Amino acid sequence: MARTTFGRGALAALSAAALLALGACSTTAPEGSDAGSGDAGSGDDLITIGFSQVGAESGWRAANTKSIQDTLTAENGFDLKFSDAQQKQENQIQAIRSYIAQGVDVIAFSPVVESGWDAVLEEAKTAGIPVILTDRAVDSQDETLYESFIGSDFVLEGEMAGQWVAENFDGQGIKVVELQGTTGSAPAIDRKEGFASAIAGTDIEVIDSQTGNFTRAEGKTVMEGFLQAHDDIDLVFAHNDDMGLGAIEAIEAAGLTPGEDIKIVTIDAVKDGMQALADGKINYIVECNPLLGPDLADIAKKVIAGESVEKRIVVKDEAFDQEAAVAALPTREY
Ligand code: GZL
Repeated sequence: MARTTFGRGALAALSAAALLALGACSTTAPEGSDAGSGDAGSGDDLITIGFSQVGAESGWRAANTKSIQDTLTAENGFDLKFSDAQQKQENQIQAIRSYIAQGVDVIAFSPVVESGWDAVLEEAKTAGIPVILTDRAVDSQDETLYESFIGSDFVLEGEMAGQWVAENFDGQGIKVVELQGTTGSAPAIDRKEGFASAIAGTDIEVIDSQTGNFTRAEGKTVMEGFLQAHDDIDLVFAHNDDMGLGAIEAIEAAGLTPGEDIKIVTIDAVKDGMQALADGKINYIVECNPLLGPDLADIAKKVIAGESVEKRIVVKDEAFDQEAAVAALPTREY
């Protein structure tokens, strides 16, 4: 099912319809399937799914966790085992090994960083447990190690942010500082790449770039350092809203006006970021839709039923200026 052509509303409706259809014929494990046969002690007709979440580092992550926990419920045919890795890869590897030992029916996770997964994914494959990636990618060369990867196009998100900056500020010789996401993570690598490609050939210069690990506190600390090191910052490109909100605190503490003295462009479009955009403290936000629960449930049921699934499902994103944020806020789901 090509998801790149659907808007979020249509996608949600489609996924809900798909879930209802699947739910109607999957409340009892299909004849001969091994759904619910995991030794994980779940009900005998539920799909036992082990999910390893990155952590709870940002508003985006909270919305993503809520979408997964609200969708992978017993009434939707799942027995969800959920773990929070506190942004540590070793915790995710330990959780995945625990799910293998429990004999779950399917494993899903959002890899905190791209590298270092082949060994544990080989163990899941040897155990005959299918794996689904959500949100972030792995750099494994062996695509048989996972059934599907559901997530946004982070390079495109970086390009959309960079294109707005280029369209509005090329020719003014502006200086940009970049708050990068978690070092080694797919969104940090790809958003940086996309932004750089979009401003290539302009007179826009990135004068400093450092990770704020996707958190508000670290974004504030890094921005404080940027303000001490540079007196000519015109714009902040933050890889997520939370680091942008931390930058706002640092800019205001320095006696400057965010959104005016120093422009701010971020990615995610969670409620706190959209409110700052509506208030004029952020100037532009590229969305990264966290509501991946319905897609994950849909793909998991198809995998357990032995149906073929798309290897890559790209979640469609949009972008917001101040006017669009004011209009969207009253009905925003996250
Ligand atoms: C993107 C996701 C990123 C968000 C951050 O899909 O992995 O991680 O942009 C979150 O807010 O912490």
